[in-house]
This record gives sequence, C-alpha cells and structure tokens, in this order.
Amino acid sequence: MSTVRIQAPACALYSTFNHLLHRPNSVVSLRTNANNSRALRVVSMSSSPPSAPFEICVKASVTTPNKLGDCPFCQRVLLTLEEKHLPYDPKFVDLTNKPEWFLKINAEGKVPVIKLDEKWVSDSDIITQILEEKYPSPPLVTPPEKATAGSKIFSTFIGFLKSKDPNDGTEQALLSELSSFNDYLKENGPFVNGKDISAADLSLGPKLYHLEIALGHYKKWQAPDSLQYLKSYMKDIFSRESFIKTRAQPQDVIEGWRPKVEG
Ligand SMILES: N[C@@H](CCC(=O)N[C@@H](CS)C(=O)NCC(=O)O)C(=O)O
Repeated sequence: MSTVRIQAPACALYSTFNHLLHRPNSVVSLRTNANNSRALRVVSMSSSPPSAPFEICVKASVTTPNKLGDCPFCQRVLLTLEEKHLPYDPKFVDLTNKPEWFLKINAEGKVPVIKLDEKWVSDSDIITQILEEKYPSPPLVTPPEKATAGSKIFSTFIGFLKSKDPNDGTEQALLSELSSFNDYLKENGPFVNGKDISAADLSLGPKLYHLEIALGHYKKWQAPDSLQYLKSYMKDIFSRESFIKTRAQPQDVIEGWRPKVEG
C-alpha cells in the first residue's frame, strides 16, 4: 500500500482526480489545507509490473528519422520510466505535421501522451504523478518544500536565449537563478532531495541540458565554473544511464530553439 500527496494547480488537480477516480485499487480524496491550497490524497495498492510496455507518444527528431526529438517534457517522463525500470514503446510524432491518429488521442496536439489503464493521459506533471502512485518503487517523490528548487531556471533561460539586447538584464536574471540553485545544492545536494535522485531532478535535468546546448550554440555562453555545485549536478545527471538513453541529439535541441531565437 502506498500514499502519495499531490499538490498542483487546480486544473491539473481535477484532471488527475478524474483520472484516478476511474482506476481500480485507488482511494482518492481532495482536501483543502489550512493555507487554502488543495491537495489530492491517493491511497492505493501497489501495482504489479505492467504486462506490456507502455505506449508513449513523444516528439520525433527533425534531423534523424525514427529517433527521439528535443522535448524536455517527454524526456522527463522517459527518465521516470527508466528510473522505475518500467518498459515502454515510444511512438515518434512529427509535431510539424501531426498525424490524424495522434490528434484523435490528444486533440490539444501536445506530447508527451502515455496510455495508462487503456486511457491516453497527457501532461508530464500528471503522468509522472500517476506513475509514482502506481509504481512507488523506487520512490521518486520530492518533498513539496524542496520541489520548487531551480524552478525558475527554465523560464529565465528562455528569456536570455530570446533576448537581442545584451543589457536588458536577462543574462543577469538567469545567473541569479543559477546561483541560487548552486547555493541550494551546496546545502542540500548533491540532488534536490539530497543523496538520491527524485522527480524534481528528472524535470530539471532535461531543461538544463537544453540550456547548455542552446546557449552554447546561440550565445557562446556557459554557466560559470564558479557555480561548482551546479556544474557537478549537471555532470552527474547528464552521465546517468537513464539520461543517456533518453536524451535528444544536440542538433535537434539547436533546431528546436531556432524559431525562438530567430523569431
Ligand atoms: N505542460 C506540458 C507541456 C508539453 C509541451 O509543451 N510539449 C511540446 C513539445 S516540447 C508540444 O507538444 N508542443 C506542441 C506543438 O509544438 O505543436 C507537459 O508538461 O507535458
């Protein structure tokens, strides 16, 4: 038996709630905390390993046929499956020309989408929460008070990448987020939740990979070596077997960001 507490924005919460209500072996309750935030409490019997690999739709490479593309949200889910030793069967979706069968599965047209208990589920937040609840071993839960560490890095990275004015403060904003995260890791590391990798790292790792490749290519920029905890965090995550198996090719990352840089 496992218990998972999930905190998420209302829309994600209700979508997860509805999904879980239709699943066997789960007791799901929604409660409002003292600070008015809402939380799902899911109590479930642990599931046995799946009998067949999970079908999962992920972004296709734009440079190499039949290869994984450059979506950090897809990699996050694939990393979760890898770290939990769950088998999967990826379906590579051309996002520049979405096939009919894919739009039937997910009218919103976004990846990742995974088939869980005969239903297609989208959004990496929801997918990873359900996988954690259904397959709690090894546990990848990041305690809520730690889960926001580094959470502004991705948006500040995009701000700097798109910037055309070197004095608009976007580089400084990114440096400030990276530096805070470096300080956090110094105190709490080597991973977000200490010695073991957890969900927050599997979300942040792919984003830092994009940051390194895209800023290296388009701005000849890299995170300063003085941020030594951040640097070894990136090295540790990028060299993990699960990461190597699920990472995008650098050329796809470069092509993926081109419209944002040149647009
Ligand atoms: N919040 C979603 C974001 C997923 C997302 O934005 N995926 C992008 C690819 S990285 C996508 O499918 N975009 C649709 C498109 O490009 O048409 C998640 O976490 O899964």
